[in-house]
Amino acid sequence: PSGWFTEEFQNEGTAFSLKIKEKLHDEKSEYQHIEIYSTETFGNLMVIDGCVMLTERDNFLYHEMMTHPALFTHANPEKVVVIGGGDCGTLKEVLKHPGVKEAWQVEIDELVTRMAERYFPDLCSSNQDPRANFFFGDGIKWMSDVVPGSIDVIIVDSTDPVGPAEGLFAVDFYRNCMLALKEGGILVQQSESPLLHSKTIIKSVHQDMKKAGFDQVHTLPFPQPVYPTGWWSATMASKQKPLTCFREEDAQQKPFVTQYYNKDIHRGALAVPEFMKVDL
Ligand code: AG3
Repeated sequence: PSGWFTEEFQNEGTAFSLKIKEKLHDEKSEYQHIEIYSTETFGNLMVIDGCVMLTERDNFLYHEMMTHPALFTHANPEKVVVIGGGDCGTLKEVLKHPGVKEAWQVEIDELVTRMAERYFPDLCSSNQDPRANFFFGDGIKWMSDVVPGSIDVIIVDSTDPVGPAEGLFAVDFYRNCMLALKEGGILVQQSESPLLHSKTIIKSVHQDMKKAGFDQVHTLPFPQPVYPTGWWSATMASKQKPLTCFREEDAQQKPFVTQYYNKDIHRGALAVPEFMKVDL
């Protein structure tokens, strides 16, 4: 159908639209409703339960900012686990780090990955990497069964905190992440829009992470045009390691290509806007 895809932002009086060329796929999995469109200007678009998940044109902003700040803050990340992230975009960024020896993607809905392989092949271009491992199942359960003290970085790349992702925004899950992390480990979670959610979701993410024993918690805002307000965030947490220091020299000399992330972007993203100092 020629027309527009629109995501209305609940109770915000705003919406985001993309002009559609055609609908490529529409399928209900056991967990959610997945739609794929080709758009006039943003490449292919994935929508889950009516919410924009990613487009080919701008997903690099989100995937790079979910990955590289945490991996350059950790001293030597070797084992990295992505919870969710079924489109494989975060996994691809993780695998760019030559020091990573083992990476896992733990996604509840295998159909998301099958759709990504078909309609977002670029995001899946590292899936054959021998370091990449895939598990399709419940990330909450997976985290409660994992060997304690075995992971360096956990990246929670989820949908909004409703439906299947709700339990990923919870103190019990963070406690299991804490147990799963090695000394010096870092947890990072996609934490919604600074403009919409500083007083609600982001604030409770901070409180719950602290309750779970993460003393250091820091939210990094970044632009993301296709999500509500066009501005999004990643929240990092660690036991003791300060999150405002990172391996700046390594980030400067990173042996791989990014489109957005660099050491100055990282430094800038650590700055806390005035209203967030008040809200958090
Ligand atoms: N993770 C989804 C972020 C939530 C978007 N929310 C919305 N459109 N209301 C993105 C998955 C990319 N790996």
